[in-house]
Amino acid sequence: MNTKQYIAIEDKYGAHNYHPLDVVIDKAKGIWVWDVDGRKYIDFLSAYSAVNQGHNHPRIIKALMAQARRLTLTSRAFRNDQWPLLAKELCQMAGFDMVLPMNSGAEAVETAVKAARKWGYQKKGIAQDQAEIIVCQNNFHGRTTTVISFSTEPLYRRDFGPFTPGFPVVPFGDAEALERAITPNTAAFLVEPIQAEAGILIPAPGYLKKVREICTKNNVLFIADEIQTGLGRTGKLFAFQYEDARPDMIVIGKSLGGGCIPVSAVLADEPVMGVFKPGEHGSTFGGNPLACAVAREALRVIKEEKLVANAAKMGAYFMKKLKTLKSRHIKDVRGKGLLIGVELYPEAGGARRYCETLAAAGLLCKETHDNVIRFAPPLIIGTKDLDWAFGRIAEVFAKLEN
Ligand code: IF1
Repeated sequence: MNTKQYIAIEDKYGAHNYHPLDVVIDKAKGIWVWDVDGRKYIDFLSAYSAVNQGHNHPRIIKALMAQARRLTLTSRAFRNDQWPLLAKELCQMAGFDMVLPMNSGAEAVETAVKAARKWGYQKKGIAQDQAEIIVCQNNFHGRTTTVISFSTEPLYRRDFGPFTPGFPVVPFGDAEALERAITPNTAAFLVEPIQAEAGILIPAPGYLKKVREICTKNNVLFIADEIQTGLGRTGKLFAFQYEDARPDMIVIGKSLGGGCIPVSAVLADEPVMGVFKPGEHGSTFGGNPLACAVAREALRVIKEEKLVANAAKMGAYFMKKLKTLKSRHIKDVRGKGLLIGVELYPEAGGARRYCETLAAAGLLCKETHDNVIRFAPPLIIGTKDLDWAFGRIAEVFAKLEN
């Protein structure tokens, strides 16, 4: 079958909860993917940073296959030999006492919300059912009903009410607004160190440090959602490391699964993570041996292939090249590491048409909101392929200039 035939079947039987580019991928390797008609593309989205190690990484696939032949799922009613090892390796890598495993990012964010509320009642003494968790304008933390309850994006909320209460909203990047929003009922502040979906919004230097100080002063948990910014994407292992701002809890996911399998996690020190007692939280697949074995190898690849340093180096290299683009449609080029956004002026006609034209030129990327093109290739990329990609981008900007 060809592209059109696959799309017809998907349109007939698949729920229309996405508006994907009309590219039907059937093979991938490293930074490259191929469609059913044999066309080759460079992947500049990395499945929203879930493929930081590159597609079909040989070491990760090997770990997946070996574990799949041995043991895939026990549930946490019993123990298995992979979860304890991942727990230790994750805690040592991230510098936290303890970790709770889940599957999707949203599930991990829900877990962090539950941990913060329970800590608020049991350790901070907040009145029952009064706990508040402050979030930011234009946040993106997932699609579950409680998580979209604190989204400010109408599209993510429309007709999904009633919503979960207890989530005051403050502007992103405004530490003073955070301090003003804190009440005796505030249990935590949940923030993405860089707001990716909002358009690759980077806070002013010092923001995260001020957040840390304000949360410490007011006995409020600082929770960093590193699901998209973590595991090397921004040129640090975690984006919070750009400042002296160690959160009380971090949430990770996406590339923890090495582009193969859903696995997410919440990390915190014992005073916070210790609030969970047996039976109070869980998940059928959380901590399953297959996902843990893959995650262990995914982390080893990040470390041993020095993907964090490469993301920093290649990101700086690519940003420098992007800033040489002469186009009256470009309003801003911004990013950290290989999480980069090119913001267009409205008269450019929207980022989507740039993504569609780039796809026709062999580069797959995704607009975020209306006017920002997000460039986020796998962290294994080198200058040769960045040069090739830049050539395509320059061609498309020249073509769409008129
Ligand atoms: C979609 C983008 C959207 C995330 C952060 C939690 C989650 C995500 C910072 C939830 C997931 C994905 C979800 C996917 C598109 C993509 C995304 F930001 F990456 F671009 F939507 F905003 N925190 N982001 O980025 O993790 O439950 O998906 O594993 O929902 O359309 P998940």
